[in-house]
Amino acid sequence: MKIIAKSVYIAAVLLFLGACTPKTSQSPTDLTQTSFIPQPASVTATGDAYTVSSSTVVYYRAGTEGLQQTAAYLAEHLGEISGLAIITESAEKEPSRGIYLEISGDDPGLGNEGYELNIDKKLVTIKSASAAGCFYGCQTLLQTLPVKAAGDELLAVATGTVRDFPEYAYRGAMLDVARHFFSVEDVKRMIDFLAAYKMNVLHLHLTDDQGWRIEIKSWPMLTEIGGSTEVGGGEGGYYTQEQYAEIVEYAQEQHITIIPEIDMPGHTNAALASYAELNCDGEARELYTGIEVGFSTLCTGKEITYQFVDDVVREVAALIPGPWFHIGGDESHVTAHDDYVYFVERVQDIVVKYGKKVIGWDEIANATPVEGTTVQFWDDVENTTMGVDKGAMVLMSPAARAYMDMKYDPTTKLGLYWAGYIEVDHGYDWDPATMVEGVIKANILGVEAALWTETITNMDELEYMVFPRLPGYAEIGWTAPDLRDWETYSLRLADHGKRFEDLEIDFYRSSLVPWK
Ligand code: IFG
Repeated sequence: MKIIAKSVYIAAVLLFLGACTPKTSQSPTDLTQTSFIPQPASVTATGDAYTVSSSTVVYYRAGTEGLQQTAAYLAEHLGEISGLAIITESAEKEPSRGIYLEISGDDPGLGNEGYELNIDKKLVTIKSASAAGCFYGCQTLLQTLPVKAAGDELLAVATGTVRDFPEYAYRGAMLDVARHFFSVEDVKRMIDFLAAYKMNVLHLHLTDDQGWRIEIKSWPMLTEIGGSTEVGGGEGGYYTQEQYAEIVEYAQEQHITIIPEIDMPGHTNAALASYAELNCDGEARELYTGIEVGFSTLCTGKEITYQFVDDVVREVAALIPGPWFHIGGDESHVTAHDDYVYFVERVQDIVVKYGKKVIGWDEIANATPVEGTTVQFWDDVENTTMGVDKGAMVLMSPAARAYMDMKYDPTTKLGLYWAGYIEVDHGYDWDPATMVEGVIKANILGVEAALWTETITNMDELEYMVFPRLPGYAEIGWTAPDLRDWETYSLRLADHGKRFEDLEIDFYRSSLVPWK
């Protein structure tokens, strides 16, 4: 073969080999450079790379409850990123290669929700005392990868070890589906957002003046009438008990507890419009589509009110495996103080009778809380410290920091501003353990960011108010305060902007974040 032909032949072969060997992006080799949110307790790098390929198998220790589901979740997400078909298999012991999930209680330093993620060249292991902890290890592993890999790029993960555990047991968000109704699909998308950032509670504000959103079979008019509209006069809507159970199951698969809130005795116009007998004067109220608060109350002196509450709590409690039932209790401005206290003390006994623990807005501290009660601090420090003095736990939701319906700044078209403006740094730069004089970490169950929806009508608007603030609340709930500061967090958050784009999240591009 002539020299020229031979060199052309060799060039052609090299070109062919180059074309079919997937190009690898610059393999990441320093795990500590990953922009994790929440920031893990400790990350060490060993300078090499593990590659996810079509031969990667996600193994899970045989015979462990719930781990197969977590393995399937990881395999599905790795498949979505890579376009590869990643399979799961049970394993009697740690394999020599692949990804391996194991529940083992032999690392007490991690607590129940902590995990250790170990990434070597051939083997990735995620170990925890619980399936939830393994799930959180999967979220950390997924954050070492893009949401979507470009083309035929190999998925290379930097090697090293992450040892991690949460600061608070309750890391939640609240979605008000009463002012504006959000579909089952919308709620599921919100659940996906929470899971990606290791949050583990979604509190659904199901009832208010403008809407009753959960089917109660023994009081059908609550949804037929009370669920028929919303703020602004739209068509409203409601969840059948079957749909609600579907939401609960979907959340549970991602280790998220759904907490139902039936707000009472105030914020009850939708119920008062549905049943005349619930009103003290026996007159049904008109449906309400405005955004005023504090003008409604159940009739705390009538026995039928407590039959109503008993039926509602019984039916809703039967739909939730989680331990908490939220009784609301906020802004009962037209309920006399003693009547309010009497009402709360009867209602909390009903909740306990149906096997649940009480959560309520901080006003419920004016009653004598039953064992296991949690007071949700939103605006009144005195109520909250009174709750602590009476033996209650505290859920931190300071409106001035954690109300996601607050405008970012005066130019934000959506949202309210009665609690002040909450730019991304202001929503991040606070410590629940030093937020309220007289409330220390030992009193705090956890943190919850709330999205009230008087001005939020759909998923795009929800996403604009929730992102980019939500990851910050997740980090406040998960990461120790001495590992958190706005400067370094803002750089990590900037890296998540690409993730928000790939997830088609319509987020607010705060000028305080150096987006890439
Ligand atoms: N406060 C009311 C909410 C809602 C909110 C809007 C609580 C506990 C103002 N109660 O926050 O119903 O209207 O920011």
